[in-house]
Amino acid sequence: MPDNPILIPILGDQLTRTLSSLRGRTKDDSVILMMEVWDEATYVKHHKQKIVLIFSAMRHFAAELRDAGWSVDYIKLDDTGNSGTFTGEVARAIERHSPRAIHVTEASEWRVQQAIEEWPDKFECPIELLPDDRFIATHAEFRDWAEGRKALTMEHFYREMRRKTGLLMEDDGKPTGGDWNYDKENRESPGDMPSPPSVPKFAPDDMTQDVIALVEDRFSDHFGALTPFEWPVTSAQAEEAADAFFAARIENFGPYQDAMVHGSDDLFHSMLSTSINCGLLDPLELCRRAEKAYEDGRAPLNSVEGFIRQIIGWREYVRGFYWMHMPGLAHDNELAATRPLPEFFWTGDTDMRCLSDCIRSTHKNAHAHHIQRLMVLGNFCLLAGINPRDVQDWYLAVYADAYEWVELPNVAAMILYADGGKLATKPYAASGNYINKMSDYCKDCAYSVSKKTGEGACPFNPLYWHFMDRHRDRLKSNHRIGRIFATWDRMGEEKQHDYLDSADKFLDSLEPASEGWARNEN
Ligand code: FAD
Ligand code: DLZ
Ligand code: SF4
Repeated sequence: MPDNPILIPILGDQLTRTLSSLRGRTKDDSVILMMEVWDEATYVKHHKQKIVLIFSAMRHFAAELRDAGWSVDYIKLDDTGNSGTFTGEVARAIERHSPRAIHVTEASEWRVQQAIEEWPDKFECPIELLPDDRFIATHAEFRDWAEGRKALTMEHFYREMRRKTGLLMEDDGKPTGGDWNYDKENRESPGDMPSPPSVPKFAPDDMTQDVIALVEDRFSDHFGALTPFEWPVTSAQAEEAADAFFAARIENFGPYQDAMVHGSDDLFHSMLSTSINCGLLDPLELCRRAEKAYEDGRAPLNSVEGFIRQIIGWREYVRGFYWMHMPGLAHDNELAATRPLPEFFWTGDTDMRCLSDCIRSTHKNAHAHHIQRLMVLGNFCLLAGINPRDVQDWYLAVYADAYEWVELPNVAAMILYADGGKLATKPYAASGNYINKMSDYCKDCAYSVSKKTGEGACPFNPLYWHFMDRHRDRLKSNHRIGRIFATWDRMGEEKQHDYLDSADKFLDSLEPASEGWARNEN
């Protein structure tokens, strides 16, 4: 290892060879520090596959860096003396290496960034904090865009990102095809859906097997199936997964984006979020590949624009929104929701087939696709008034792609309206009808989606009206939802009573989750 090097801590979601802290550094004057730490692995009880994914991807990345000639100081979870925290490990590394400076790329999450910002007071060593330029919009660009706006509409931000990147833009500054957004062509139900090609699976190598054994030993009380573990853990594998998406699935990505099919959490989705978020894939590069698929006539514009919008629109937007609204966002609870998360979120043990299916795929794969997360699981939490902290902890724990910067805006603001409508202009509330239209769940459900109230009625139906009724004062002036109350008023008292009574009975029957599933109690 070099004397008095530059110490470069690389976090578990910074596994990118062109990371800002690595650029411009030479291999003979730097030491890279990577740390498996107990605090990060347990501040929520992450799904077992999420821990395997991150530790295995970290170990493979360290091996690649070493092969390329870098000095890597890699701390394994069970190494003697491991302090269990990033700050503790940086302190120990300073003792070992006497670095002349520390260069670190900013953390993606507020909690970790707070810890890093304390380093200059804790350590004698000069610290250089570098921006994470794997994102397209800088923090300042997002703030400038947001400043003075009444509503932070994603669509407007997305257009800025299209202009900035030039993706799907013509020379005259107009969007390719004439429209910015082709979502109206992207709402096919699964009825006529072609059979989706399979997603590549990656058998664990020896390095991953070691991590699987570690997780089995140390995290046996965490949620989720440990095996089969098949996620990409290297950039080469992630590229192979991306190749498969651009070869066979992007064509139908758009039309079937909102469709839900029992037993499937992939369909025509890319399944690339786990790789993008930990740094194995470059999001902008993926968008350029999507654009090329359109230019080459291999995918239609509605699919390609839809995919690009998810990445340079939603993904960038939620990141900007997160940094703008932290730390308050984590505690917002505009709808004063207090009900604990039901136990069945951990077991999948419910007669509601849509929920049990989404929870089971979450348990099996540490993944569910966007509409399952939004319109089944999220819609349920919104309508049932589950308290935002429980819901946040659940989503953060169970998905292999979950980091707070992307999970929290989606949960607190998009599904729960806990931010009071800064992100979404209205709550995404829906009755069983929506799920029935977009899925094949209802036909084999113990409940009847067409039954509105009483024994055997789909619980989403009364819950929908219970939600509207209890939040009427807040929602009646919302131009996108206010009209619904005219329908409610026309129903008459008896019908309204049936709805409210059915919902109350259902809510009373929910068994709260046992303590200690999501947040670590230690
Ligand atoms: P695709 O459908 O193929 O989409 C392509 C890419 O677009 C994704 O890989 C992702 O990078 C990006 N993307 C799509 N939608 C969003 C979005 N709403 N916000 C940010 N990026 C988006 N995504 C995460 O990466 N981590 C999370 O913790 C996460 N939590 C979510 C929680 C809720 C309540 C909801 C409604 C959505 C959440 N999402 C999250 C967004 C989305 O569900 C996942 O990105 C997607 O399911 C990942 O699968 P995929 O790669 O096949 O996505
Ligand atoms: C999610 C996670 C887990 C489970 N474990 C680690 C770890 O031991 N070491 C590490 O560097 N990163 C881990 N991560 C990801 C971090 O939580 C994530 O990189 C930072 O919080 C980003 O701010
Ligand atoms: Fe879900 Fe209701 Fe359909 Fe059953 S009937 S699958 S609970 S939407």
